[in-house]
Amino acid sequence: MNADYSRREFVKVCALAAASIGLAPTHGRAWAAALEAGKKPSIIWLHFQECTGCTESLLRTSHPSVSKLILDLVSLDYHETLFAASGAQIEAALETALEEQAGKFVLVVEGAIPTKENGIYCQVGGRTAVDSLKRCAEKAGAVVAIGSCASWGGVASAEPNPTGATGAPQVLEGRTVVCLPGCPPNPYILLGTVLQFATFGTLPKLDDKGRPLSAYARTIHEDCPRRPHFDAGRFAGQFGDEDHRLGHCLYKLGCKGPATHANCSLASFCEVPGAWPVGVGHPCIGCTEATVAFRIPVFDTVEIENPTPPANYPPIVEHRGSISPVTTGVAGIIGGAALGASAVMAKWVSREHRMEKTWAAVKKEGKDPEKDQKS
Ligand code: FSX
Ligand code: SF4
Ligand code: F3S
Repeated sequence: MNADYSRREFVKVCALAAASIGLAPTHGRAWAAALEAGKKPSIIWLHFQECTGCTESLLRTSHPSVSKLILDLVSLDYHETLFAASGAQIEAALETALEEQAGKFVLVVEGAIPTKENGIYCQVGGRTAVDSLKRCAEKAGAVVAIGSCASWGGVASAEPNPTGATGAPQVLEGRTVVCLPGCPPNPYILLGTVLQFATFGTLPKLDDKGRPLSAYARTIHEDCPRRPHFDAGRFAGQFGDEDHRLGHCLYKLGCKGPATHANCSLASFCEVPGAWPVGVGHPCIGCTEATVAFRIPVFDTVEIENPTPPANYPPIVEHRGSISPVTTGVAGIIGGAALGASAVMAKWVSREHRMEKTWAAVKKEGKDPEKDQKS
């Protein structure tokens, strides 16, 4: 074991990586054992149009040894910004890795790929990003797009998109590309994906946009610690006002959490509790979402994806069809039991009513929802 960190720390990072893709911590322990036996997954990492924030977030852990540990967990066989070598030397390292690790390595793509004018706007080692991506993907065991740029074009694809920037899935049409959007995404999701592929030869369950379901199935809004303020109609109206200082909901300041799928509210950055946009008082800009980030102005409000209470609450309003005699009989039996629960139900109904009022106030400019609720 490396002197910079303990075995316990090593296993802990593996367990966190497993949790980030929805696996049990026992998988983390299995990975730790495999890694200790010397089975490090090979990674070839390509950089295109980006800010390198994705790589930076991988390195900027709060505990210096953790970043070292992450680099020790994988065999980084090609990475333009982290390699000391450059020019012909680094290109030779790429060729060697492509040959020796063919079919086994994970290709990590960071940055958007410009497609206009035959891709001339981004070239590395004399090859365009399009060529380089296609060539490396052909030999890769798995392809992962890290960050919004590589997942769907990101900031480089914002209007008027002069370079025709797009994501890896669009260039590699027909191939499975695991997408980890975010500007930047949480590095543990990458680590989990890579370790799962290296150990079991499988990929995490993905949604229709290629994102691991474990990290992207829910909206920020569903797990946000400010959510109780949203439900109660307590909103910051301006940066620095009383409500903002009290940590109230940022919806009116343009928070895109209700339309953004990511797990930032559950897995903060750099292992620092509260280190994520909403945690430090800034509205979520929807950096993971192709239809939100760099498309909808930062301070504009968005439609709420699920205006109903979270799924762990009982339904408040049931849709009713026409009543048949059988239904009436069953309803009679259920009715007795329901009477006992009527007090609880009344609370839910009143909560629903409050929420509707909050909504009406949010949508109607100039109205104070909190004041409205008290009326
Ligand atoms: Fe893009 Fe990665 Fe945003 Fe930056 O490089 S996802 S611009 S944080 O970092 O690709
Ligand atoms: Fe949190 Fe934003 Fe939802 Fe408010 S609108 S609860 S700040 S995610
Ligand atoms: Fe991005 Fe919003 Fe998370 S801006 S980092 S998805 S809170």
